Amino acid sequence: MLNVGVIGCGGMGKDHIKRLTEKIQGAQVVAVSDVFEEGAKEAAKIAGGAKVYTDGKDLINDPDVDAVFIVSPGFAHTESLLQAIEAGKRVFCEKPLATTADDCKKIVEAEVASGKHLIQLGFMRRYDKGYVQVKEALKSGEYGEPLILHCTHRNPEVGTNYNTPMAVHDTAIHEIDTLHWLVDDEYESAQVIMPKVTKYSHSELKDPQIMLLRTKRGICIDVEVFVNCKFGYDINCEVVCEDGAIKMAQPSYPSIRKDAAVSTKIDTDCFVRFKDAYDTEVQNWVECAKDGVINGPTAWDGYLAAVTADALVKAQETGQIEPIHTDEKPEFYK
Ligand code: INS
Repeated sequence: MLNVGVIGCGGMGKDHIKRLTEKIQGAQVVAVSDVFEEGAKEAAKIAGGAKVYTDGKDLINDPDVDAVFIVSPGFAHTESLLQAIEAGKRVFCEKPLATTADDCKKIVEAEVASGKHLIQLGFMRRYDKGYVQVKEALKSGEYGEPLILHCTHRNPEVGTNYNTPMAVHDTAIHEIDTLHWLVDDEYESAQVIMPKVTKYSHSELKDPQIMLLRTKRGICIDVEVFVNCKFGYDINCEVVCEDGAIKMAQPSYPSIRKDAAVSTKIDTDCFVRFKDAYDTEVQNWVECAKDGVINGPTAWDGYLAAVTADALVKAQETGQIEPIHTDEKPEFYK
């Protein structure tokens, strides 16, 4: 049994505690921590009784905690990650790894120096059945080399504090991680095109946006990010290859005939659309703990995502093609 300590007991933290307690095999939540003690106490109840801390460091250093689950706000990740590396404990960290590329680099360096693979990052889309099927089709070699990716990332709506850079940091960040993994390549440059703004947006948010990425092998990717599309949570991905085009399957819902129309449901939020992916990523992390390996997204992937996101945000401002410069991938992550 893997004894897990969860740092961060907000909505997402509670959701993961519920998952670890009710669904995941081979793990239990033995401690929780939150700067707001009340929130931590509530979360401890979901776990059926767990130790309550208000300082993440105390939870990390608790000898009863085998592994740490970080679901605190992004700005607090660096400190907890560095403490967990120092304590030599395995970590599952929700995205982002850290809020700046410099902090991501510090975390990568600390993990490399520790000599142990400890950190898995919560980019759950890599565990989504639809993306996995596309990856397997690409790997089979039957369709030749991928050339172009057409993607959409649509949300029905977002909160009023959501602004233009968040279209990268909060939303496209998923495509940034998933797509280079899908085609097994790295990004070279980024550009953002701003279409006419929807009447449902406001002065601080340009919506929709078309984000363009080019990989080192020359694959061109377009991602439509449209966070006030109104009609649903609509994630699409099509890979155009030399010998065929592969379109990701949608979650299966019945097709219904009514009022002289045929319709199929579209999900309305990411927690429903990627529910199975969340379960699978956490189960996989628990299982890999036995062998001391990480086979999901790593701290290095978190660093790559941060650097790519910075280039896209710069491209939003300049309207130019911005180069993406990353360090050489350390041997440790190969
Ligand atoms: C959320 C989440 C969703 C994404 C939203 C974002 O935080 O990451 O998956 O679709 O745009 O605001």
